[in-house]
Amino acid sequence: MKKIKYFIFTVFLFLVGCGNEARSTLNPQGEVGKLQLQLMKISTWIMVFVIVVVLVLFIIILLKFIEKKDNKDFIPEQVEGNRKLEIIWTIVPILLILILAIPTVYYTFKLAVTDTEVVNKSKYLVNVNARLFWWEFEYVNEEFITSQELVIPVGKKVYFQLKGHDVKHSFWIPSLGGKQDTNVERTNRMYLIADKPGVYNGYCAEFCGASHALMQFTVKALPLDEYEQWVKNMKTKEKVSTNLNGEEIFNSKCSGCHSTDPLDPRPLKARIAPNLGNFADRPLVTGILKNSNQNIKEWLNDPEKYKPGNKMTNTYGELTEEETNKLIEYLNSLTR
Ligand code: HEC
Ligand SMILES: [Cu+2]
Repeated sequence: MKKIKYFIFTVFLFLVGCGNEARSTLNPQGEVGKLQLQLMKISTWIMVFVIVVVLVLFIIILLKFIEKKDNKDFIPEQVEGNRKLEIIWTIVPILLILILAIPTVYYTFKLAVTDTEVVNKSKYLVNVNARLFWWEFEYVNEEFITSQELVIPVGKKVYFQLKGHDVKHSFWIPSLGGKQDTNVERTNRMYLIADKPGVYNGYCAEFCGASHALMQFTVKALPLDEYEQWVKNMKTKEKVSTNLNGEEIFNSKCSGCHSTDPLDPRPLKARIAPNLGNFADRPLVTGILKNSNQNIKEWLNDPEKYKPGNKMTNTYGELTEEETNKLIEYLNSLTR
């Protein structure tokens, strides 16, 4: 009895995590996620139906035909085949599969983005570039870049062109919809809509290496006017660094990989590290740590500790305490 209590308690603990608006497929915040939840519900109810029917039959048969003292030597009539039963248990599963297949195929085609013309003409178009273990978002029409943070307008269809640049990853924002692979050899397309302003969590959903589970990003859905202001700031606002010393250290040790210009003119291949153009505005460092001086310091001192196998470890030599502090100050000035 005690064991059962523990079991129920544990299951309950796991379920407490379900339904979080920021990261749950069970509490979708946009059209795509809502349609996908419908499909999950249909398949779950069909499975529950099958489980219940099978369990009930199992229990009835168990109770009725179990060996007892008075029927120990009884041998039941031996029948071979029963046409009626066989027809029933052939047709019922076919019906169930049809009930599941029709909406699945319908939604699969409805949600698929096959017309590249529509994508190319769309106002909100983001190229998603996935790398071990971080994300780059290229705003195609606006020609600027963010990393680790995706900002989208509320209520608009935002199209994505997805690509991986080392191994396969998968782009997933549970509460908005997905997931879709980011392949190396071809571009996948999809769209998402956020119904209301909010901050959502994004994940890599394809095992890609040691820090796969840490390959996370933030999604910020803004009301249209705020989004437009943000776009304008990203494109035009000049970076005013008051920390020339820090900038110098950055330029000698870090800028070979990192750009601090959202309009980074380098080609994709050369952009081997997150763009830090609006680093100070982002809620997280490297997608997982709260953006605070302490965490930036920890990250710079030992990236390996936070993301094993990441591509920054051991690439910039030791930093002195003073250099680190100057760099933190400089990074904090990168706001739009
Ligand atoms: C060899 C290229 C390289 C060099 C040199 C390099 N970095 Fe990085 N940096 C990366 C990569 C790659 C990541 C992404 C790590 C991940 O998330 O897997 C990163 C992540 C970061 C992040 C987190 C970015 C974000 O968007 O949250 C910061 C901050 C950062 N680096 C600062 C620095 C500073 C400061 C220096 C110089 C002292 C530096 N980096 C040197 C490649 C580099
Ligand atoms: Cu990945």
